[in-house]
Amino acid sequence: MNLTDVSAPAAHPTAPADGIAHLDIDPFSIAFFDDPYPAHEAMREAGPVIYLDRWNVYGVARYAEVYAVLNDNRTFCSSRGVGLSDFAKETPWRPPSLILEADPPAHTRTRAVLSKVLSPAVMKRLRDGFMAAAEAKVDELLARGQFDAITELAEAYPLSVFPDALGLKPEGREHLIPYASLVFNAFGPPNELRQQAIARSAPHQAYVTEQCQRDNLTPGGFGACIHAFAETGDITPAEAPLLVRSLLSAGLDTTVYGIGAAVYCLARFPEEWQRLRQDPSLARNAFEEAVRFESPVQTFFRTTTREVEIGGVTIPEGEKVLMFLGSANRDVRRWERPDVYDISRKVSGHVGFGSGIHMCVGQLVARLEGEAVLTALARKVATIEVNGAVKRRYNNTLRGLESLPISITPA
Ligand code: OVV
Repeated sequence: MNLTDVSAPAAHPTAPADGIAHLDIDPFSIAFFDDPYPAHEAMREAGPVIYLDRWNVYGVARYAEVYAVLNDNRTFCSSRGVGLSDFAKETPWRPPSLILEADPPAHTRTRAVLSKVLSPAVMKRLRDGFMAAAEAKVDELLARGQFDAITELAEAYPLSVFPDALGLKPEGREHLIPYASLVFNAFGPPNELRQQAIARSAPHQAYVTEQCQRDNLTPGGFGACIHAFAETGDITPAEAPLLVRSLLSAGLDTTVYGIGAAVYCLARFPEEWQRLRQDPSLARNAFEEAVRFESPVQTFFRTTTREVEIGGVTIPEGEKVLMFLGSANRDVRRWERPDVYDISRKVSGHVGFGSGIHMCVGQLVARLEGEAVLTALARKVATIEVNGAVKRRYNNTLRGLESLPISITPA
């Protein structure tokens, strides 16, 4: 039975005769990206589990159910893909990730390797260089006074530290952001964003595949470190390049969006900016709160491995479930004043990095970069203001800006 009333307003749930609200919201449309918050609230209010008729998927938009799905990987699996496409029914657009698109026990082995490659001990070795690069970047921008905080800070800073930390040669790095943009668009439905990205993907894919080879990774970097685990037998030599590919897919653009989110927050909440200036040791939490507030990674899917009851709703086996991480991170059932950016908030438990066995394996690198940029800004900058037109960048998974014109003055 089709319960959708097509004449209803976009965010209005129809009467749920089967116990589940059918909504005609398209969470991968430009209108949704422009302002997702009313639709997030409508989805949370419609029930613990909803059904999105536009793409024939179940959805969870409340914190409790997003958390529950993330933490039940046996019922809500990743090996059938974490985008809309079901790998049991469709051929993936690229060979599946050995960590993101895998379940235990295969996932456990690859995850252990990347956890070691991106461990606290490795962060300690990187910390001084990452901090110095952020200070140099902020000095350079202060001398300019006006700049685009997306291209000239949120992109430029990660590009100045991450590719070197990974061990990439200098040539071809211009493919990195387009490749990541492609990967995150490809999790979405077969809309214009996804189809266009895949149609233009060949040169970016060729670059990434080549750089994943052991001989193209400089000694001491994350990439060489992954290949070294193929010698100890933790992974096979054939698996190493695909794990390097995971870092090239998820390690750069995500931090671009995270840093962009943090600068955008600080420019919009001047009292929070003043608090950060007074106490730069709040930088790490200010970055974490920006990840909650903007949720640069907005969504991921899971696929049910069995019939399951969640929130009093039964979902059959083999169904896609869309998790709205950004909505969970602003659910009033979980957060006080969720729409306020508060740099001293107790932010632990947010799902901006996910939760459970797949929670971001690179989160320490992301936090180090975020802390470095916000610390340098807090120490060196007096005022930070938006001084031009803010332009949004559209992606099926990532939420962030195309352009954020900023003016800063020295402390
Ligand atoms: C978390 C994430 C995003 C995109 C790609 C991958 C992981 C990967 O493992 O390739």
